[in-house]
Parts: sequence; structure tokens; C-alpha cells
Amino acid sequence: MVSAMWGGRWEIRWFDEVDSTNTYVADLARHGAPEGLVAVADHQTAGRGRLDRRWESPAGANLLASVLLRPVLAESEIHLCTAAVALAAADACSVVAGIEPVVKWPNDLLAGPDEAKLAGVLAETEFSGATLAAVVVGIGINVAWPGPPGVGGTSLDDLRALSAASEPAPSSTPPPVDRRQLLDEMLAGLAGRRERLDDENGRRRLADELRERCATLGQTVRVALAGEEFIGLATAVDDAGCLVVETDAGTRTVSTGDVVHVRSA
Ligand code: BT5
Repeated sequence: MVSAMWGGRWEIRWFDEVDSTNTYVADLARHGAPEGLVAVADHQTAGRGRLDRRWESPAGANLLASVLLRPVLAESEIHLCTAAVALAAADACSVVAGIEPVVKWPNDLLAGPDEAKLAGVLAETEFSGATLAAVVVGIGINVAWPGPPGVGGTSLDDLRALSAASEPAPSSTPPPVDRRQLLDEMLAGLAGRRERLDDENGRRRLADELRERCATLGQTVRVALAGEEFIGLATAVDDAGCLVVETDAGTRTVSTGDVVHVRSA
């Protein structure tokens, strides 16, 4: 493991292999680790998605990172932490790779002509009584490997090759994206967004940014909650980052759950 401070705010611990960077950071968070710890792994033996799903990635191919945040937030606002990381990652993809992903609520970055899954975010919380103590936000960004067969993923390197090939005078294959550069750019973008979590005005600006980048708005969505499923039109993201869905039975505000874009499903 290599450890280094970055930007005066982030302590990066880069591992050859861990079970899951989220699990690692959550364990340290429970033992009082300060905000700013970042775990990165070349390989995860038990990478996790949401709802006990797996996040797959061969060694050295993709960016797998988890950040420890300790913002003072109401439970209803926790989704803004996912948004802060997703938006910082989207900007980093744009700066480092020239790829402009959109956000699919709640936790995906989609990119390319087919809006394929480029990245996924997993936010996990620790509470002290009723007070939010820590949020561990993990992200997997597909840099060189587009995800397992059959799940419809994509990668930055594939998207760049596609875009180079479709230019009027096709250029040679661009060089592979550097994971460290992508991480540094993401953390630089996360620093400012983290500060916005501290006051109401900043949180509203973060929600504004999420609204601008959110491909789910205006789409018919199917929402799966624990023990319940419904279809409706995603009409808004509120200031807490929750998705507002108009259904035949009325308006629903969704703070968690799986959302499928029905048109693209
Ligand atoms: C997510 O879950 O999209 C959140 C993924 C978070 C992964 C990061 S990596 C660093 C940190 N440490 C961890 O242990 N986790 C975080 P979800 O929306 O549930 O999507 C999971 C589903 O995406 C799987 O069931 C597969 O169908 C698919 N999948 C798995 N690996 C993929 C990949 N590399 N690219 C695209 N899709 C993938």
C-alpha cells in the first residue's frame, strides 16, 4: 500500500488489492478516521454494488476508489454526497478523457451513443444515534474495461477510440487514460463540492448542478423500492437531491431505490 497526502485535504491509500475499498474505509470510519481518507485499489476481491450486487473489474484496469466524508447533513440530504462524487467524476472524465457523462439517478454515470454505464457510485452511512457520523462514497469508473459481458457497460478508453474513429479524418487510437490523473482531477473537483455541503445555499447549488446533468429528468421511470414498484414520470430533483416522480396515484419523492429508464430499459 502506498500512502500520500494530496491537495492538503485527501489522504490517499493506494492498494494492490483489498476486498472492497468501501469496506476498508467504512471500517476505519467506525474507528474514528478523519474526513478525507481515500482508499484506491488496483483490484478488489469483493467489490460491491448496491443491494448486495457485485462490482467487477480486472486488476489494474479501472479506477476503484472510496472517500470518507463527515458532513453535517439531515438524513434526507445524504444523496447529495453521491451527487458530489458523481458530478466531480463526470467533470474529471471530461477534463482527462474528453468524455461527457450524464448522471442517471441515483448513482450511475452514463456515456456514449447508447448511454451505457461508465461508472457506479455506492454511498454507505454510519450513524451515531440519530446523527449522521460518516458517509463513505465509493466509485468505480471503467477506464480500460467496460464491465462484465451482458451488462451493457462502457469504458473511457473504448469511448475515446470510438470517438477518434468517427472523426472525419480518423485519428490513431488515443493513449489510454491514466487512472491517477483521473483520480486527482476527481478529488480536485470534489473539494469545492464538499464545501457546498456545509450550507443551504451551497447544497442548493449542488442540487442545481445535479438537475443540469441528470438524464433521468423527463423520462418515464420504473422505481423499485423494498416491497414496492411503480412507474411514473421523473419531473424534478429536489434540493435534497431526491427524485420527484409523478404517478397516476400522485407525486412520489424517492430518496433511495432502483430506477430504470423505461424507454432505454
Ligand atoms: C453500482 O451499483 O453501480 C455501485 C458500484 C460502486 C463500485 C465502487 S468500486 C469502489 C467502491 N468499493 C466497492 O466495493 N464498491 C465501490 P449498482 O447500481 O448496484 O450496479 C451493480 C451492477 O452493475 C451489477 O449487478 C452488474 O450488473 C453491473 N456491473 C458490475 N460491474 C460493472 C462494471 N465494471 N461496469 C458496468 N457495470 C457493472
